[in-house]
Amino acid sequence: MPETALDNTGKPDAVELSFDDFKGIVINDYRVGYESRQASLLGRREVLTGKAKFGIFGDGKEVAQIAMAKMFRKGDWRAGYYRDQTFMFATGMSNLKEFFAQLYAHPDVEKDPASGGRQMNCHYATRFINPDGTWINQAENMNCSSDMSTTGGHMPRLLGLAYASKLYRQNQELAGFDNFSVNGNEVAFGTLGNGSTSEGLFFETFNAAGVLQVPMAISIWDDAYAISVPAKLQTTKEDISEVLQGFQRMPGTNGYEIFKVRGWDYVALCETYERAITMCREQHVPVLIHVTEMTQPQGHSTSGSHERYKSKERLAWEDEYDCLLQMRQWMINSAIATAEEIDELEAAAKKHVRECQREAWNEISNEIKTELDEASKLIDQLALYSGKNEELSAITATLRACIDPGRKDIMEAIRKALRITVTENNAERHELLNWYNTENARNKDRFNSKLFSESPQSPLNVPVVAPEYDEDAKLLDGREVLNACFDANFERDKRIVAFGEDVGAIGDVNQGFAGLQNKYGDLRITDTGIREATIIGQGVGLSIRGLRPIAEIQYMDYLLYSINVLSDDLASLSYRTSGGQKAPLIVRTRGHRLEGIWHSGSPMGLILNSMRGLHICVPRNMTQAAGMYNTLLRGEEPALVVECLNGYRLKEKLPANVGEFTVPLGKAEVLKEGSDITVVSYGSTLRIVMEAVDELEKLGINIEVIDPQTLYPFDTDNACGKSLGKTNKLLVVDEDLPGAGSAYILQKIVENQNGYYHLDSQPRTLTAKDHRPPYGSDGDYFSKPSLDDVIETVYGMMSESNPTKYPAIY
Ligand SMILES: Cc1ncc(C[n+]2csc(CCOP(=O)(O)OP(=O)(O)O)c2C)c(N)n1
Ligand SMILES: [Mg+2]
Repeated sequence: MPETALDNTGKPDAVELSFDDFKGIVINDYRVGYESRQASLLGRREVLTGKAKFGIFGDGKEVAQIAMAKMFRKGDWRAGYYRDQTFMFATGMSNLKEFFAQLYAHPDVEKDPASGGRQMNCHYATRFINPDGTWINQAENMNCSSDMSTTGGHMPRLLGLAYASKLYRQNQELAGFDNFSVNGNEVAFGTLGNGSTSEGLFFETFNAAGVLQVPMAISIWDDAYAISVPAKLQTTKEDISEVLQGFQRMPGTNGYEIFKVRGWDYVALCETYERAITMCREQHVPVLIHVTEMTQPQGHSTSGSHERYKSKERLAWEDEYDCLLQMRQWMINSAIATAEEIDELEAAAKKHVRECQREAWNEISNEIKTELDEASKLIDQLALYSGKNEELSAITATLRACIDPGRKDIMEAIRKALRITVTENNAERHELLNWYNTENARNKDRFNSKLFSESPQSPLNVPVVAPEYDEDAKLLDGREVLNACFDANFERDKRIVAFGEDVGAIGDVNQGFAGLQNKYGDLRITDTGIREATIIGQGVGLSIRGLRPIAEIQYMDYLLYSINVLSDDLASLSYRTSGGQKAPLIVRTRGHRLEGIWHSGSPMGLILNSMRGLHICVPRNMTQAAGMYNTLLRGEEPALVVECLNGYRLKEKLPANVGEFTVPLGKAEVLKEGSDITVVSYGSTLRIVMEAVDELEKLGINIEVIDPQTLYPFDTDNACGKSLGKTNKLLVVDEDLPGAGSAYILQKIVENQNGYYHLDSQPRTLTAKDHRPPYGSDGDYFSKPSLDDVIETVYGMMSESNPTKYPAIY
């Protein structure tokens, strides 16, 4: 256990404590808080003197976090924000050296386990993935899900972390998963600033947890400000716990237990947390602990000073009610320690923090110094034999003179040296180039890796199993094929759960889950409220805790209501923890054309541009969708599957191995071979393209049709590029806006697959119009690509290159 941590285990019951034991505990608590404060003060100085770029700290919040940490147990979870360093130190989930390593952006997960230097300071996470991609034992560890800078953004995930305990406690089939839970006894601790309670995500989460009755403990750190904006402009009645009183449970109702306590009152805080968390853990009732009268001794962050917007009176009050000062005074008044003893403790703490800071700084700066020396020597060496001697010497002189250099400075120097000697060919330049290439690979690993898990558990490693069909294979509605796939998977893997609006009792609005709630129970196939952001958050939290959720967003248009969680949290999780965490959530939705402005959306560009870090699957029919679910459920990375809204009642043959066959991700399929034009399409427009084939044949045009099947990854075998080698013409058809999903596909084929090399005419896209489609068939016809549009666009491209053979239609 790190030396800063509190010792929660084996703590004797309060009544059994001798006064000396009690004193020892209190003094240690104060030490943890005081060290944390020193870290804040020193951290700010490090930013202001230029060693770090930005600082945001937990000063003024120390005492409440010590009280909270006392109730945090192995198996528990935290989803919090940037003020929680004291809690992290007190639980031992982080320590002072890691605190400074992150401040200095040390890109090594040994030094900054939370993010490998990727996140701003005070953004916490524990690593729950082993280097081989497997899970650690979460029940035997204290767990912290990865912080984000977006205030309130973590609330939906908190709901999922808490909901997992409910499933582990109530679903007897999960009894064997003791790496993840012990009878659902784990509490999910959330923290949030008072200002961030104004976010919709907070209210959505708060209501959902009250409905679900999950062990979620939200602490509000209320310092009466959100940067410069005071409480009266943030919160009705300036008091969040007062406003939320309607959520208080009453005899015979569900709801919350709501507590309010002052942030400088050590004794009251300890008592409150003990009551609140015990109740939450034992009864699975959500609790709110509103901690008021907190302060910000150093203001909001290093970006500004709070003297600009706080009154003199407020600043004076904050000085007086500084929680550590109040605790110190209470310790003296209660004869727990003398002023001299505390002075001594404080001096030692200051020294200790300073040492930790120096060590962390030396570790990163020595690494960089070594690299800088190597690079400078190589450039000097090159200068000896180069016609650009003076310029090269100037480069190394500048590099060596850098104050607090970074890897950026080294790389800039080398790249410049290589540029100005581009016409020279000598051993020294080769050596410099080799060094550059080696370091570049290391920097790629430091700064560009782990968007996905890069582990054996990647769905890209799931073996390909072809679908098998009996001779008398049944011809079913597409939805029934999916239903059979889900049924087989629910039977196979007890960890799988599905939830969303209308998913439970009726088995979703298109009946993919029909009958499955009856068969597997409402803990596994579950209705939710209309709350897209927390449906996704619920999935994120569950998947972090070892379950295999399928979170359903009823229509693709409604993804917008959850896009912050999908983009900020889910998509970035692997990257922002340098592969320390994963959330293998499968998001199921349906879309493309149907009816009206909100049920015909195909915002693939939006998805592709906001969800790098998810696999994006766009199956053309329900059999392909089933194969993709089979793949994704056997891998452990997040994905979005967009089913075709107009495809559920089309007939498809039921594979005999409907729960086993897999569709590999990133593998395009040539649906029809042809020689004149390559047409690339997916989802619902693909069917239209296939319908166009015959009429185009009659017009003397033989098209090749390719379905990429997944947009991310995209056609990893270059099937599209290869096809262009044959046809020399490219048309991309989708029903997103112009310049959206189709532009992405065009870039992949023309640029990444070198498609431009084969083209003998302008590559084209056929898309929807710039607006959403009006309601009704005419609205669809005049807004989305139609059969006529596909035929005429292809014909037009042929006409352009051979007007004699293909005279203009109009
Ligand atoms: C979604 C989002 N909106 C705005 C911001 C900018 N921002 C960062 S901190 C902050 C104030 C937060 O205040 P509060 O929730 O009271 O927390 P405190 O910093 O006071 O502890 C704001 C507006 C952000 N990071 N994320
Ligand atoms: Mg605040």
